[in-house]
Amino acid sequence: MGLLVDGVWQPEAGRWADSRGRMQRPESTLRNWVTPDGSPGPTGRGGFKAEPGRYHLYIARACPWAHRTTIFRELKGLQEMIGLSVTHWLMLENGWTFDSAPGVVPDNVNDARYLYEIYVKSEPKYSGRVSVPVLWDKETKRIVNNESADIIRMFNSAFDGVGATPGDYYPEALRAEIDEVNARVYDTLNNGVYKAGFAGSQEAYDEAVVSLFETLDWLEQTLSKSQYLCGNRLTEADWRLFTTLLRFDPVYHIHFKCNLRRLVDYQALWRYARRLYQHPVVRPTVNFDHIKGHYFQSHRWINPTGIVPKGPIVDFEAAVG
Ligand SMILES: N[C@@H](CCC(=O)N[C@@H](CS)C(=O)NCC(=O)O)C(=O)O
Repeated sequence: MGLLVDGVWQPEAGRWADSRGRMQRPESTLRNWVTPDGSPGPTGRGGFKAEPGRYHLYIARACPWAHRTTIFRELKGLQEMIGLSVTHWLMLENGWTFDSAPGVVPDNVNDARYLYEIYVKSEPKYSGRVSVPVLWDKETKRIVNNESADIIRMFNSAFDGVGATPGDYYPEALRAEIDEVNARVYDTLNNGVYKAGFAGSQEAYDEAVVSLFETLDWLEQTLSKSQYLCGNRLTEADWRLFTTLLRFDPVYHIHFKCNLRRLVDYQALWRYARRLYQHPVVRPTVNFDHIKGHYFQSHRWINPTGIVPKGPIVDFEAAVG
């Protein structure tokens, strides 16, 4: 995995682990917000007013973090207002690319071949990882934000005054509860699968897998009592969990060795994951070829042959009941 140093691409910059083999995920650094009137958001600078046609979203269908942003783009009916480019699933020495392949949507805004070109165009001396998602401002020709947690919050409400589909997935009354669920799900599950899969020591792997399955057990309990994570209302917390659950049996169970149990072994969680998958906006955002191709072919230190397994057969279309 490469990264940028002072605006120059370094193809092999190693992986992110501390001295005990624990994966350390770097914080996203570009954190401005689109707001209804262009005033600054919770972090960063102002100047990014919600306007149809002004912003463009770069994603990879493989990536669970980017996936959240595409679900929100659909939920809020922003497809016409915010353009979309989709990278190739392979992330090798050039990082994310727009090389042509089924499901890739080229960059018709910056005409980039590599995603890192977009970072350098925005921040000529950028140092750091070149990750998806990226929200681009066509007016100032800068990246607004590269953190999915922020981007879904903007999509949730910033465009409501200019024609977004109504719907609030971060309602005031549930914010504390949503934040609390998100914190545990992020640390032990969304990021936990990566901590297990990218562990550089037995100890780091064991630690990650134990916490991960404790969280799945806790979620199973919660979801056997209520329809969604925060009662009977579908919120941001559910969508943030969903993109990890979707990848669990096809990828994380095998490739990242998260294999104490499968998603389909949890009755309530599996039903819940199917219910979210069958939500009318979700199917067009899912591409299992990109998902499986990315993990099994890009992480050559984990899967040196790059062979993508055929299975398992996981029927997300099965009736919810
Ligand atoms: N915290 C970020 C994480 C994004 C992220 O790690 N994306 C991965 C793909 S799943 C990526 O682009 N990685 C490339 C790299 O770090 O070099 C977010 O949620 O937006």
